[in-house]
Amino acid sequence: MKNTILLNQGNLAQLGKLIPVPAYNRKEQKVGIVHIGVGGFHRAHQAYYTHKLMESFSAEDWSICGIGLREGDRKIHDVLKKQDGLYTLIVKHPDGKIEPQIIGSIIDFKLGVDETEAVLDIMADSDTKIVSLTITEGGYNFNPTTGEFDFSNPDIQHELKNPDSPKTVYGYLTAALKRRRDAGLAAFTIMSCDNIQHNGDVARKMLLAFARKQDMPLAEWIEKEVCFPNSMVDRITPVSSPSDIDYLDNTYGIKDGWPVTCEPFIQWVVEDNFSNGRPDYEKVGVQFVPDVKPYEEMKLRLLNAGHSVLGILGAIHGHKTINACMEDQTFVTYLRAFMDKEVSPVLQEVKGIDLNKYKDSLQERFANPNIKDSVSRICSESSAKLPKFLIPTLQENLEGKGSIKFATLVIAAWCYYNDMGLDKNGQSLEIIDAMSGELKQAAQQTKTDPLAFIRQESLFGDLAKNKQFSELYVDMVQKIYEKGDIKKQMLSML
Ligand code: CS2
Repeated sequence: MKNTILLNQGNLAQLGKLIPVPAYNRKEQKVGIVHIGVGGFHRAHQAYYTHKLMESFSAEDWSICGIGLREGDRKIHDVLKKQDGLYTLIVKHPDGKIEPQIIGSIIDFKLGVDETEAVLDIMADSDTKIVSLTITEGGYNFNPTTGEFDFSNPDIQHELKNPDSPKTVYGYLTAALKRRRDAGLAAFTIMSCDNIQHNGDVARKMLLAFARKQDMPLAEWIEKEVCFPNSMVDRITPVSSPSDIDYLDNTYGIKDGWPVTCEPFIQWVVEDNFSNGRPDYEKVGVQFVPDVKPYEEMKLRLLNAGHSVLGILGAIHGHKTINACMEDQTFVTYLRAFMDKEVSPVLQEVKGIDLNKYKDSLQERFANPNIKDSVSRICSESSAKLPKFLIPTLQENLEGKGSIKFATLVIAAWCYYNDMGLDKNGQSLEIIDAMSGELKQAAQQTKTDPLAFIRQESLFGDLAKNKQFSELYVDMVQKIYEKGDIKKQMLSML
């Protein structure tokens, strides 16, 4: 019978004969970072950087306690608890090389729905210096139309009345910060690692809006004491699949309940703005800068928007993965034309970065055949992504009389995608979007009212009123509905 080894602390020495394991003594590490939202991305990015720093023996005080606030976090909680916080990160190179290693920087995990007090205790502990977040755009609880905090959320209403029984990240942050203030402890930094523009500023604005309603003096203390660095985060991390579990088992005999796979590329640019100290992340390649804006704009508008271009057009064409799109020359040429003709002209210069090389490297990263990033992951929550990643580019080009056709086709295709929910071969598409109901309803009116989809102001602002855009959009959307061949349409534009 094949010998299998369960991934846990007790088996590390044995596992170390198979793949790299933490070289540091995990038992000596103190929790310095409490992280809310332990998804694949956190495990491939911040937890990896923290692990690297520990490997260099310069981070004893910075290990991570993972926190899940939602019932949906129970699975990752249970897996990581069973594995003493350990997991395998499988880096997949474009040439086929696969590098698995065991990451040890998460040393504890707590689930808010089961142990509210324990979560607050660790957040309020004097050793905790940073609370970091990957809670996705939706977790910030703002109204997409106004950009203001959404007080109508029933969980928020509950927390305002019951500060001792928090439910959302805001209830937890204010309750923990109150404990710290009352105990005379320094505030922690709130470090957003979400893929949103000015992530720190957004976290600050939302938390202060909430805190001002809950407890004005506390809000004033937070305003004075808590730093919210903005950051740009980057590493393509596809959804883990059962084949990753099987790979570890079949190749090494390692049983890991939830490994993470990712590309070799990694980047983190952070504003050096911390309330209470920070790890020496620069030792492991993190860039600290005074202003992250040009970096995040470049990344969100080229990488993330580029992903959406491939994902949405690819989905209705019938491509299943981003690398499949990149094996299709029409998609490669289209992507590059979008980046060169529509994005580059409206980007500000980024010090030290050659934009052409950056775009070349994006093409290589997207083409990595081993990552198999599904178009359904990329298209998921497009209603939160496109208004931030793609539409500003379109608007700026309309103002500056630049090209808009490549972005416009994506919006026309997105309408069709939501309406039909099918690819060219009649296979149904997996649509994951908090607004999927509204999107479908608006898209379904297209045949009788061609502007219905783009009249959704929370997504498109007043774009529908712009003649240049709306005429082009209507022409494109009609062709998609008539011919149903997106690739031909893309080709005709190149
Ligand atoms: C993707 C991102 O889902 C998406 O929109 O573009 O998750 C992307 O993979 C990461 O931002 C890469 O850093």
